[in-house]
Amino acid sequence: MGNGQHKPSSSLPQVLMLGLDGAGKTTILHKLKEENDNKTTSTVGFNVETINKETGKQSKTFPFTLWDLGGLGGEKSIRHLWEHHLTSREYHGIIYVVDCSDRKRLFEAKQELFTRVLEKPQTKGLPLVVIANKQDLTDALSGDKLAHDLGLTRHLDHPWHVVEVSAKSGQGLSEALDRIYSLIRKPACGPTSQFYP
Ligand code: G3D
Ligand code: MG
Repeated sequence: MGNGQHKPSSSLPQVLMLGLDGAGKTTILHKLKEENDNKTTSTVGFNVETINKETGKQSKTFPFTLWDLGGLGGEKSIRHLWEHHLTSREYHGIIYVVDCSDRKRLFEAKQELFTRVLEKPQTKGLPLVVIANKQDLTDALSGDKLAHDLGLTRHLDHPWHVVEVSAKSGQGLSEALDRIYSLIRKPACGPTSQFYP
């Protein structure tokens, strides 16, 4: 996959961002790009950013590569490609974006998260951050309610965290990055991460 312009360094963790169409993935990527003043690289079908996040407490940079299947979106007809991408590249974390104002599609979001992502052998044990997006809208579901409704509060074989975000204003995005950073850096079990020693 790709046009050869982009060869991400394997020393950076690769984070794949998924979610239904309209969840806010591309908005998140654009917001992070504004805030980080990062170099954008395009590959066929992907929006890719190398995010250099300054972690406040330790003043350490937190570089990782964030992949949004941007050109493809999350439309139903192409969601089978999620599995293809999960197989074709090694990812170290998943960000799953949910539109918390769209209750009608919550069940669909849950189903796709489990059947196309979490139940696949390629994602076994991978850290998961769920972005409870569109918190600026008054009827948005809270992060706690989302965690419950998605079924994350049952035993889940993934370290996970839900973060309330408004991609529109950027609120919460920094926390979402902190969470994926922490989960990748310190896996709940197994050997210490190869990243950020
Ligand atoms: P996708 O990449 O996941 O398919 P987009 O989703 O990033 O294209 O966002 C879909 C729509 O949701 C866009 O509206 C975008 O502006 C809006 N959106 C994304 N995040 C937020 C948010 O936090 N709050 C609000 N209120 N809207 C958000 P349009 O109208 O451009 O289709
Ligand atoms: Mg998009």
